[in-house]
Amino acid sequence: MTDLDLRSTKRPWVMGILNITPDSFADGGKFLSVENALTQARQMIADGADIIDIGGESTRPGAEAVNSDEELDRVIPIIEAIRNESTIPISIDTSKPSVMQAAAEAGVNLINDVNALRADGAVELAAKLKLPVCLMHMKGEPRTMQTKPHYENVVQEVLDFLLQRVDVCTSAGIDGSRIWLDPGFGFGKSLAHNLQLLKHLHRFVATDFPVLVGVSRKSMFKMLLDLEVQDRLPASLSAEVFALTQGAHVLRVHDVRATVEAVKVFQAIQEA
Ligand code: 8Y4
Repeated sequence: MTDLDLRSTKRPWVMGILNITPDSFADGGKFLSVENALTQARQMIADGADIIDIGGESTRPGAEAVNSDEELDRVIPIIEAIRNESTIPISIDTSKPSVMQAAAEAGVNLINDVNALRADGAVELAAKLKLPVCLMHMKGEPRTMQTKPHYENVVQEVLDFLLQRVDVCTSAGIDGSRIWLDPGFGFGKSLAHNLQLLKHLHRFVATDFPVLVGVSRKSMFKMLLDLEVQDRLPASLSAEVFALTQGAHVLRVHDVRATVEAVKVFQAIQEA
């Protein structure tokens, strides 16, 4: 299996976000959505993605929860289709143990949980599956998290939360070498909170766990620059390259090709 222990990796990784279009009717729509996802996945692989993140639940601010049958129907056929033709590492973006289990059986390599395995049974299941996990910080829940988030010290509070989750995970038998951390940009954070977390990202890197950064096209760039989502690539790349200088290990992005180019330039400078 691919080695996802990034603590001594030679270069940062690019995680490509696979957009899943929900299939609405039983009229062949499912086939089309799998074909569409496969086309996107092939392009991301060609563009140099190191791992593909697949999620069937909208975690956008204000989003409603999706039931697990719906989520399984969306993601499992896509994981199977990619696995059928590629060994690229795949992460499953889910908070639900039932989805983690089925995704593991379909061959995923990482659990990417924006809820940091806080669902009933999630920590125990991840330990049993022996899959690496990305633990992300979120304050509140997606439906309400962006209404006036407050912290005394955002960097310390996010770091403390993540290290508490690390304790819970390692106590349940998840090996420390299988844990990644993520401050959770945009998940219960104001613009000022997101900027503080980026500025002090080295504090997360100093834990010695691989650090994943997900800022691609996020609304912090709407707040900062008043840009629409399709115009946020240069801003995203600026924040991402800053994160690399702080020691970030993985960038979760929509624009794989441009990000891979930025990472290569960064890496060439590092190695000069
Ligand atoms: C435009 C672009 C509008 C992006 C909204 C969004 C993260 C994550 C998400 C993250 C990890 C998103 C699943 C939110 N963000 N997983 N997932 N870290 N580990 N919103 O930052 O991309 S979904």
